[in-house]
Amino acid sequence: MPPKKQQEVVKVQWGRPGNNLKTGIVGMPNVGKSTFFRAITKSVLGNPANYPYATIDPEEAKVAVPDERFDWLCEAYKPKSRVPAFLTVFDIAGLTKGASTGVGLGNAFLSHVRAVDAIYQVVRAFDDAEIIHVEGDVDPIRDLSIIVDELLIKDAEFVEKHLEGLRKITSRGANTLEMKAKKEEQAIIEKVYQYLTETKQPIRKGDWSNREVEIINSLYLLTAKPVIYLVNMSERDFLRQKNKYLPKIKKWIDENSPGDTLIPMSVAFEERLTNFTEEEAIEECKKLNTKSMLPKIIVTGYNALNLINYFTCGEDEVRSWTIRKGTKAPQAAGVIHTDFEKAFVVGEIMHYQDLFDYKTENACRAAGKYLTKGKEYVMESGDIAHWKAGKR
Ligand SMILES: Nc1nc2c(ncn2[C@@H]2O[C@H](COP(=O)(O)OP(=O)(O)OP(=O)(O)O)[C@@H](O)[C@H]2O)c(=O)[nH]1
Ligand SMILES: [Mg+2]
Repeated sequence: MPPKKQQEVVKVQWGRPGNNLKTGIVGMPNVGKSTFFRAITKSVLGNPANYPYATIDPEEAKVAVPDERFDWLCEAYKPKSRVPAFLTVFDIAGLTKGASTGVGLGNAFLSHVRAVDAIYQVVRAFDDAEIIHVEGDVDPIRDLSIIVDELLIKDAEFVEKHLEGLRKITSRGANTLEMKAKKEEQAIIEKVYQYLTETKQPIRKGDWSNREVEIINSLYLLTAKPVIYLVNMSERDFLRQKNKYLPKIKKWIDENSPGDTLIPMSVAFEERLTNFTEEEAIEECKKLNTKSMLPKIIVTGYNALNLINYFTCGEDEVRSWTIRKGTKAPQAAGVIHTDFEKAFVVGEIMHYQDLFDYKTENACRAAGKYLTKGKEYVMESGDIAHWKAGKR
């Protein structure tokens, strides 16, 4: 007998559904968050086709996502307008010890974190007596622990409240289908509560089934959000790639947040680069034998959110559209216009790599690489799409 075909189980993704996801800059006060935010919004590097960064308000900006494929497509089509993919970044006020109980900006801070989908956590690893540290001295490990503890306390509190509400409902005892579903939810949330309070690890680090991830997603927990650690060191340390705190920070992440990305950087250096023109900045980096970390930081944030992009290309415009991994063709078309989704007929799709290899659309077509795809087609990063929609 042939072996049973194993059905591929698609893992439920963490977080909110949707394409309009955001990253927030989180950390203790005075660690360089706002300076980093200003640098990332002003940077001339990794800014495809010189598309201006769009500051939405003083705390929120859309930054272009560097992508060599997009640059190549712009060269190939020479369009009148070029629109890269964007990542929305929020600058959040500093978190202090006790925020979960309302100290400092406390609850306002935590609600800002709740509103973002991924976290850039700025960790201070520079010594500068002039810049006061709220806790008195520079100690990145203590800072890392304070932040994760505050987020965990807040999550546990929130889950506990939610549980109380659920228990009230389920204790009424009626044996309906709806009640059965509520009881299942309750059992999962009891497990979540136990995990948060006993292991004291971020919820995303647990081993959860698809159903459990669905329930956890509906709670919008703070420790469910992916974290990218930005270790902010002095320019001198950054250039020599050496910092006395760095090994300990690495060890802490391996133990408390395994698998999460750490990016060593220098906010002071990035800020200094923003005073130059693009050519001067490139020259400065060459002279110092280094490069800006901002492009890597943006791309890592984009990937952490499970975002991918596809392109629409023509003489008028080359544009990169952001979707979540696993998005099907009609929903991908819907990012451009909801009508494209509702009246979706087919998509004509080729992949960037094929266009790159075969050079022209016609050559791609002749090679059978430019194909009509239907409603069930799952988009791939780098697809180039031409949508066909009916009349509505
Ligand atoms: N030496 C040094 N100073 C820095 C660096 N980054 C920021 N600063 C200084 O630290 C002070 C605070 O910087 P901000 O960027 O405002 O800090 P923040 O994290 O946004 O602070 P809050 O919003 O109050 O939580 C400013 O005086 C900056 O010039 C750095 O990398 N090195
Ligand atoms: Mg700030």
